[in-house]
Amino acid sequence: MSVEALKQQIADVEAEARRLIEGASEGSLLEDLRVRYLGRRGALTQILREIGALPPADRPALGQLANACKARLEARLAERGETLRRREFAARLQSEAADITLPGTAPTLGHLHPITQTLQEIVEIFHGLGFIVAEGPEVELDFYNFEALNIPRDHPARDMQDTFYVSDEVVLRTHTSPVQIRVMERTRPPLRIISPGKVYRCDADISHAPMFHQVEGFYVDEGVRMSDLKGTLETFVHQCFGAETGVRFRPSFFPFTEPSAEVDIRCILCGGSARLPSGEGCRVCKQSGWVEILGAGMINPAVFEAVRYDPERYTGFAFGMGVERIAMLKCGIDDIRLFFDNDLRFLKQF
Ligand code: 2NM
Repeated sequence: MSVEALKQQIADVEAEARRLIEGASEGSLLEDLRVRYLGRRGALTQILREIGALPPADRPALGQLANACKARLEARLAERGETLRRREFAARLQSEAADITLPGTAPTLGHLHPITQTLQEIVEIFHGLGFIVAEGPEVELDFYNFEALNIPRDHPARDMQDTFYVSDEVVLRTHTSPVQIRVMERTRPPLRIISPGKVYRCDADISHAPMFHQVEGFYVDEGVRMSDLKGTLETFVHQCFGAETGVRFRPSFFPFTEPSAEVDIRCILCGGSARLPSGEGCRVCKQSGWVEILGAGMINPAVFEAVRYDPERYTGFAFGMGVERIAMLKCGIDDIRLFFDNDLRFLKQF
């Protein structure tokens, strides 16, 4: 081929390559073009090979021309590639951008179960009165759950209908008093102890669950009297239900206390009037104006004998309450099972 023809071919190839490079819309197309023009079998490489076949005198000028063209095309390819990369990056930034003006999703905060809240509140009140928390096993020996509490073998509280027996000598505790026996057994008075926890009874209806929570407490020292019991529990009621809440002590019976009492408060729902604003009778207090909230009494000397305290020297009071019952009154609900269904529509209200 003639020198002039080759010159023209170089110019044509360069013009065509430039046009295609500027028109390429993707990085991968640029690579195709690089192969097509500058690759081992590319158009320009072909031309360089033909230059090698020219008379030696013509080679340097044309060689320079072709190499300069190659350099320009390489520069164009690199430049175009950079432009496309920047354009693609800008498009990605645009499409993946987060709209920070959109309102966020607020994290939903949980809260303690109403039973846990009530239990903690009860414990806090007694803590403020000088009581220390003690805990113990839920699977308990018959001795601690019954025998030491002066509940003999033939006592109705031991009935199969009430107690979950694990074996002859082992039960699921039916109250938290066994914790208190264990504390007394290893500690000398004076003692003020509160024992919260789960207890188990074979019973289930709208006011009984097979597992529920209790807080029991006791105070033992020289000279503890019934008036100490009354003052302590009155203070508890006023802190738990409000300073204006009416309280009454009614005689009762428990094997582990003598004398024993049950404590009632003025009905939270009807305010003691036994009637609701609608005129219907109050169902919470069964139209009596009072609701029972706990049992209590002076610790029976037989209990002191069991823990080897001298009943001539020491006296004490003790009390026990069901947390669910207190929570039902505070929350104004009439079915204990609501606490255990774990329906968030219920639980969220507290
Ligand atoms: C109650 C009622 C009356 C009670 C007795 C004792 C102990 F262990 F000290 F003897 N703890 N709790 C007691 C007394 C519990 O629950 C209704």
